[in-house]
Amino acid sequence: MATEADGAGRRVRYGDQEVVRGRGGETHQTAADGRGRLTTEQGVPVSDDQNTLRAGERGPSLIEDFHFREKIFHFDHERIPERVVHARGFGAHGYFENYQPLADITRADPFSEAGLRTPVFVRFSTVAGNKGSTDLARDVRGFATKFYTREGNWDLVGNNIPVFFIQDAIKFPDIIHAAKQEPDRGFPQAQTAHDNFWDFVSLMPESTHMLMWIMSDRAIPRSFRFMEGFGVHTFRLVNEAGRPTYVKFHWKPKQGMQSVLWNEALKISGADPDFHRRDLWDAITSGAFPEWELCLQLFDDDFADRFEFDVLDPTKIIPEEAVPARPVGRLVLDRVVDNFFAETEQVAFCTQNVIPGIDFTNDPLLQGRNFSYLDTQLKRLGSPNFTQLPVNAPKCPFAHFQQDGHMAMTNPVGRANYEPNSWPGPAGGPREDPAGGYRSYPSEEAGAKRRLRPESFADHYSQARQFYISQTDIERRHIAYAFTFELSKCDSEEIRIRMVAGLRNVDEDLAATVAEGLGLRELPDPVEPARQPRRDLPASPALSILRRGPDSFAGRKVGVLVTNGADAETLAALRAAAGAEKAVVEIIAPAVGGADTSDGARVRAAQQIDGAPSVLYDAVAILASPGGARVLAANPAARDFVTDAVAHCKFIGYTSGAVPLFEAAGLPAEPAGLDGGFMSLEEHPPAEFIARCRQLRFWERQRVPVA
Ligand code: HDE
Repeated sequence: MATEADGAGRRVRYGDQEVVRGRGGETHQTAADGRGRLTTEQGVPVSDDQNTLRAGERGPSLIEDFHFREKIFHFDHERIPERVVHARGFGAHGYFENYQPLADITRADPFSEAGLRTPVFVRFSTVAGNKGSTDLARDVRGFATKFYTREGNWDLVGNNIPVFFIQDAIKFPDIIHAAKQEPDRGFPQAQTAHDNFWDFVSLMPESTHMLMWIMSDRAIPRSFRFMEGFGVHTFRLVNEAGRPTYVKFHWKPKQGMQSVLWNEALKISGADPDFHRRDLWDAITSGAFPEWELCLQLFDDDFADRFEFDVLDPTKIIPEEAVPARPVGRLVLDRVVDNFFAETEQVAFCTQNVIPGIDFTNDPLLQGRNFSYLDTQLKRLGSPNFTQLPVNAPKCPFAHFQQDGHMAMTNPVGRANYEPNSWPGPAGGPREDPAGGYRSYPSEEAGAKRRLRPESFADHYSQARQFYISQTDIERRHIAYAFTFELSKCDSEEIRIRMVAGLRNVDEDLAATVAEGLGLRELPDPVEPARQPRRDLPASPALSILRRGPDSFAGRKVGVLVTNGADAETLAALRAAAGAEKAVVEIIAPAVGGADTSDGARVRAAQQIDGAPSVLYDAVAILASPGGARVLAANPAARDFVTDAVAHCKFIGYTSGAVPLFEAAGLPAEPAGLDGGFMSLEEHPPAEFIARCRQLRFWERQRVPVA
């Protein structure tokens, strides 16, 4: 029983909370308040969690304080090594629902029945940044899916870009070392805009195609919900009769694709480094479950022989115009994790986790990955028993004779831990299944043992060009701008020049624009290509984001800046229109407590203006009274709210009271002088504004030639 002398004190109120105040003024919350009892890890009840055990009130702490020792010991060991790549990520649970049986193509369980739902766990990630880096880095995004099938776990460990930097796994440590922070100084992190990266890739022409993708808007997605995913390698599907079909896996977001602008990405990184994980969390917890369609590009040896490039080369795509991507099912993410560490951090994807009906090909990158992923999990999770963690364990029955090791939790019972054995019945343990067990596709393999890159991998530029010419003018401009930005961050002029020399093999206009952006006096001679690039590959519209706009504002967010006196009816109509479109409205006000609208009601704000720049929204509206707008006009954050929304081509709805703020932001004093991206919510019903937002951006602003 605690006594006053032991530090227990009197009850006091802190706002809505009643607590016990100890002798030194420290806060105690006790089990007597109807809460469960705090215990040690051994289950021993704890009397005081605020004070260590000391010899004398002001004396030294005692080693016998087992509660403190246990608590601090555990804390000191909370961290595990972060992933060497893809350290920063965010995961969620869901299911894959199959449309129709694909028995003619594969015996893989998830594709076996119409409507079959297979549970999944998906982890999205950036690649280069450390665990605490920002979500909006220009980078590839990981898109890794664990299917808990009835025949074991299948991991499809993909990216949001369908090609990779290198053709052979032996170069992976080099590309990653070059991309991550430089080893002497330890920076810059989470970006490729530095010498080491561009030094390496400018000497590796095979990276060129991937460079086009990462310099494009694909590398700055608006959120995980609005990006595609790809298995990258050619895999094999095998049916019951053993017939193989080559396959490339594609995830297509039902929300449509969308990216941010680079200037926007930089600002989001400051305003909300967790922008992508928050977006996914908010969408799922509000019931707006994101969905992707799984599409398969299926082809046979005849096509592989005919195709211009080697289907084993992971720096090449197969255009969808050549082999259509056939939708076979949908992925729905409908449950956030209970615990970030237990699930998102401890999930262990392994490319070699395949199930009957799915097999590898000889893509040398895939073969190297099959070694790496298992190896890395041991380092990261510290025990071969990582498969016993709930997020990694199969959800189907499993039985084997592996045993012991650190943290063995799922332990076999009985006597047999080997086979063959002669113990009868269940005591003898499991047996192999020649008919139903996994069998590798028996491809014929032969050849001299050599380190030799196939000549069929030697074309490094043709598809880079195909990607470039498939983009809209705006997207091409973004690519040129990204190359210019990143190379401008390189100190070495030789590296910049070398890179431009490589780009001349992709597109002369692109090379010239980048050279001009870098202030190069003259264009360098093109790099001598290993194989002459083809200039005749047709554009593939499927490669452009803007050509495939969603034409819907569903799942997007309007930031509505309100002040005292804002028109209540307009706000209500805007909310209704956004709701009907399945878009989200977030209220921003000068104070987070909210504002009093024209009808005298208080509207609560989710954000205060200084913490809610317009970069966090897909469109904005400003519902201000003239007095309110004048107050905002004096606030730099409010002025930036407007100028950024304009610079980022956002649609802007407004009521006439907002004009003083527009003026302070350097916009025309007369509404008539505002461009077509603005819409008066007094002259047009808010529903019309929301309909306009379906175009996502008022690109006309970027068409204005830059002097
Ligand atoms: Fe990975 N990669 N990778 N990778 N990768 C890892 O495994 C590796 C590659 C990808 O959310 C590591 O568990 C090699 C391509 C994703 O947990 C490691 C090579 C693609 C994730 C590893 C590649 C990927 C990883 C680090 C070249 C797209 C995150 C931590 C041969 C198809 C999974 C880990 C998650 C993670 C090795 C190339 C996707 C070290 C050796 C190509 C999405 O094993």
